[in-house]
Amino acid sequence: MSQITGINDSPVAPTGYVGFDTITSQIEHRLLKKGFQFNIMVVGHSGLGKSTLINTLFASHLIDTSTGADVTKLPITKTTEIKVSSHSLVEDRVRLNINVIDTPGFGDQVNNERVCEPIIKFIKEQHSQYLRRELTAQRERHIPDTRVHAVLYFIQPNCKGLTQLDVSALKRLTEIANVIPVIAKADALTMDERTSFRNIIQQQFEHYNFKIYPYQSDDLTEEEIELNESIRSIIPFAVVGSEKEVSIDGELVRGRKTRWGSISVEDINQCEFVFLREFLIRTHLQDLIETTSLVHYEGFRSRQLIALKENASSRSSNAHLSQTSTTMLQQR
Ligand SMILES: Nc1nc2c(ncn2[C@@H]2O[C@H](COP(=O)(O)OP(=O)(O)O)[C@@H](O)[C@H]2O)c(=O)[nH]1
Ligand SMILES: [Mg+2]
Repeated sequence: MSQITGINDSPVAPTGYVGFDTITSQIEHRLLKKGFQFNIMVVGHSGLGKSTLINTLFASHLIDTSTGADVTKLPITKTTEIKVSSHSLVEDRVRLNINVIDTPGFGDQVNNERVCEPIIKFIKEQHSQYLRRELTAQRERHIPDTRVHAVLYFIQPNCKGLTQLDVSALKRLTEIANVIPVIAKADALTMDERTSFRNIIQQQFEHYNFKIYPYQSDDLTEEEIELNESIRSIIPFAVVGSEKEVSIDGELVRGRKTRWGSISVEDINQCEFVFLREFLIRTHLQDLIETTSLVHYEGFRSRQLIALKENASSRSSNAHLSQTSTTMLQQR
């Protein structure tokens, strides 16, 4: 039997320059060439500022905001629609392809029982499409990724807590995707109201045992654990969105003008938009993509494959049974 010998724990520094330190730039080159794919879904009642927040986050006009029409006057849509829009953003040398999955009509129905169905179906369908492509004999080198990497869930700023619909939607969504809840239009609440509202919601998350992203994991460093703890403590982020610029102290900033003055969305004393952007894009973008693949898709994949195997073995044992019974019948 062959054995690998001579492995030494202490690293060896080559006597001359070998050049394998360039592997990181080789990887970078390849990644830059391919670009990155990020799929983000927004869920919440109409008019909560979903489109505005997406546009604020990526500092680009990616989706149209509502026309301001009164939803109660519109004909009631029978089901939640799913609308996907694709965009390509470039910053420095990095190309980010974004799919924004909008869910207009969520919660606008009189009967909200089945409002989540199309959303859940969409997320699962992306997993099953990916699995189908992975299982073909001639597997593609690069399977296009349409799996939903993050779900931004918008909570109404009602000061009371999650509604029945929130609870049932969050229960199902957190089982199959990385959910990031936000308190929408936080400028409607005072600072004290935000704090107590957040406490109520956090208690509800705990009560219902929702698995809110970022998850605990064994392979995190001290530093990452600390960062995740601090993120968890401010979830749901109380956010304000705006596509317009307002003048504050003679400076143009992204913000909203209200009767009481102007709000700068990027001012951490006025809302938590900056923390959300930092978390979603600057520290956890890659982790959201990876977690979708390694946790959510992996779970889906193994459940499907186990079901497939059980199905096949029950079919073969059925076939065996029917064969046995035919033989028995013939013997009679
Ligand atoms: N006060 C306030 N209004 C907002 C905020 N974000 C969006 N809006 C406004 O709310 C309306 C609906 O926004 P929109 O993004 O279309 O909501 P959507 O239906 O959830 O996509 C628009 O008039 C926005 O200007 C916010 O953070 N605070
Ligand atoms: Mg919208």
